[in-house]
Amino acid sequence: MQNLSRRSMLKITAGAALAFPAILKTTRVHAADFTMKYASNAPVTHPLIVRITEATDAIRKETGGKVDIQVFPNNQLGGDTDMLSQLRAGAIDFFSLSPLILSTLVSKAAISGIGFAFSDYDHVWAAMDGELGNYVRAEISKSGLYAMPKIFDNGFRQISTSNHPVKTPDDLKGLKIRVPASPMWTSMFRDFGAAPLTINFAEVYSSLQTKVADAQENPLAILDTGKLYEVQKYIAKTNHMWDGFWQLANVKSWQKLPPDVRALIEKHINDAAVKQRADVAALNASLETSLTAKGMTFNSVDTAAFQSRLHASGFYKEWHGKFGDEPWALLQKGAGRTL
Ligand code: X2X
Repeated sequence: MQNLSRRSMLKITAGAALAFPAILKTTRVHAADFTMKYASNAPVTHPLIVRITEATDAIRKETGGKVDIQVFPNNQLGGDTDMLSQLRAGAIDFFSLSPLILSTLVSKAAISGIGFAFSDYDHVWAAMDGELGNYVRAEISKSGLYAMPKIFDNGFRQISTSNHPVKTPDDLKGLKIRVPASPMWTSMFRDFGAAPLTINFAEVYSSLQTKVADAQENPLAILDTGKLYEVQKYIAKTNHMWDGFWQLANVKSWQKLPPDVRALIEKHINDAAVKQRADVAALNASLETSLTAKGMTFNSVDTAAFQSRLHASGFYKEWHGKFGDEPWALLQKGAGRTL
């Protein structure tokens, strides 16, 4: 199939070149040896897509066009749950995904998303580039997926609402809040007394617009690039969990690449991770001002009051039991806060 289309492309190009010799200079005569798909839920302007696009451009250039990874941002290929199935089937070769959503397949992957675990980014990166990240990547590899060494940043998550500000844990009572598809998210917001609704990011804007949900929670960079400020009014700076994006590959797609190509891709994606982390940190620090200018109202919260609700509900005990002692100890070692 690939050879056939390559042959016919050569024929067409040759024919066109006879009629329009100038085309030869601008048309790529050879098809790529490896044409692959990278998919993501992230909006086009999000640093994840900006940096991955740079990386895939560099990979194309350095391989003389032989490795052509096409980027499909913004849920173009479906919602996260669907894209994860496509990744497993090999219809998508590369996919960026939150560890918590990945936990629907790799149960231990959610451990990095335990509420109020990481105190700051220094702890996040030391743990995720170190023992905790290595543990999760080993778990991921058992499920037919390969995770690149460096996880990308999504950010510390904040709660936004359209109906009333969230100043104390009691303000979450009965709140119709959208959460991504992951048991840990649902568990956490149920324990806060909210009424969580599982909705893929692809439908978040419309569900807030039509008031299926009154609230959602995301890092500011997603709220901004996904234009959620158009359908939300208040932001509570809860920093209730850190979230990232594993860069996943279908193992068969990955293994059919020659080792030098794999090394090149990994190098560019890791370089992109370092830049993307800095981009997101800068955005999350500066966005309060620009989102306020767009009409959002921010408030701070007493983080300890929110965390103590999770202690009281048994959230930590329940998830410690689900994950087991070994990963829990790794999380506790890396977190920066006592769980
Ligand atoms: O779905 C979300 O809220 C998002 C964009 O943050 C994730 O990918 C988990």
